[in-house]
Amino acid sequence: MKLIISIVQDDDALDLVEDLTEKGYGVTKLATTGGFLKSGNTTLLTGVNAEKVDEVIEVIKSRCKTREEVISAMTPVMGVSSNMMPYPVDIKVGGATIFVVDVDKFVKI
Ligand code: 2BA
Repeated sequence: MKLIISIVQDDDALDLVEDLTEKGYGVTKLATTGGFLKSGNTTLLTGVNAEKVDEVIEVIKSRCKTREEVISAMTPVMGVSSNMMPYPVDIKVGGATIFVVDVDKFVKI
């Protein structure tokens, strides 16, 4: 058995959970926060038999889109490090970051 941990954007999460549950996969949805942007994202846990991993990844691919975010970075004004001014930086946030890990044991009580 494998555990698929997928970090997706909040905007895609609900539709993705619906798609996966409709196809019969068990899903746990966690509200998470990205370390870089420090904004909300969603982490989904899906336990599946090994032969189903690629199918789940295809479902994730079909739902999750790459998006551009603009963040405000700070730069020194005319080289003076104590005077900082904000400037916009474009960041591309991926559709999904996916980890597939082996499950040693799966027990439901
Ligand atoms: P965040 O950490 O908030 O990162 C959001 C986006 O910011 C990233 O998109 C990437 O485009 C950019 N970014 C991240 N760290 C950066 C850095 N040091 N310098 C410049 N740009 C940077 P994604 O790579 O698609 O990641 C989306 C979210 O997936 C991340 O949100 C994080 O929550 C998770 N993630 C990505 N890689 C991970 C990893 N190796 N381990 C655990 N979580 C990861």
